[in-house]
Amino acid sequence: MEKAEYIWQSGKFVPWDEAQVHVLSHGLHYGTGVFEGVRCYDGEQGPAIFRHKDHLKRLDESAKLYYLDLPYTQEEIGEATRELVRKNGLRDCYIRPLAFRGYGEMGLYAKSAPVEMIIAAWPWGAYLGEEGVKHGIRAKVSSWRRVSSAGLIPHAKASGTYLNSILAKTESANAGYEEAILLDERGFVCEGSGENIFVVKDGKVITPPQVAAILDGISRKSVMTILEDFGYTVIERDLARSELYLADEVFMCGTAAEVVPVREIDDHPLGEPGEVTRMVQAKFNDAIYGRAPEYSEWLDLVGEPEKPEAETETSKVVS
Ligand code: PPE
Repeated sequence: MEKAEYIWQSGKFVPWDEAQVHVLSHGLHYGTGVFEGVRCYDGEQGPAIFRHKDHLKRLDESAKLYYLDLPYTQEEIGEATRELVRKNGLRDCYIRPLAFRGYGEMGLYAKSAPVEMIIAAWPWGAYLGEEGVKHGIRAKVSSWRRVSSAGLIPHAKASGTYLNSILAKTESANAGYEEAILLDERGFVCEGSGENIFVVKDGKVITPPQVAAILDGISRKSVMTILEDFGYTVIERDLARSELYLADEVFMCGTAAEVVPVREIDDHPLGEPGEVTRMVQAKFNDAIYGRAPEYSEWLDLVGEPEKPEAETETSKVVS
């Protein structure tokens, strides 16, 4: 990954390499953390964080669901994030706020272990590859099912939950695919390992409902708004695996991935990205880069970097 200069850690801007935690941090042992994936884009009005408020709210809600008392308010985290981006001289970057149970007590009911928080920001390019954005990715239906709400909380963006995504992603990558598609325990389609999914069929757009075992994605909501504003009907309902194979178009969306067409699922070719996917991709890009006035309320302007970009050390590679 590419480094930046500072990481915000518990209220301080710490040099990147010095942002460390104790090896007995609770979150490291049990996955007791909640996080966000956010992006900042160098748009028409300067660097702006996309749907920042929605991400801060989801972080707060994820924390509540796992009994983590966030030591900072959404406003404080928001302000620290904007300052971090400016201080690092970044204009286009990925932002990762993480709150986790820290060091102090072991065991499963470690109420006295403090909740710690960091925010990092660094440049992160096309999550599923440049080729994928242009021509579509190949995805594999995973043999691992998406965690259900019977045992975990799919709607919370919690560190521990990602073991499920990692199993699916690893299986698909080892089989030569770019992404995994997870079904729920009934066999209905849920989402990718790090993206929500949409199917286009006969002019209608279908996506699993908000109450499915999915992460209620912020890109998903943006895509639904864009589609509806264009006059498409978006149907939220259970989606059968066979509907993936028979789709006119399939695309995925997420903060890291943005909008990515799917050109093949298992051994079923879907072809080059279709008209609806292209429209959504283009409009989403306009929105994130501040070229769509109708979505300008989605942007949180960061302000100009505190130092010229040339002076950052972002080209260093961390091994
Ligand atoms: N489902 C999952 C399981 C998921 O992890 C993400 C985001 C989404 C859907 C889309 O949500 P949203 O970003 O709010 O539109 N995945 C994040 C993690 C990527 C990572 O590898 O880490 C992301 O895109 O930031």
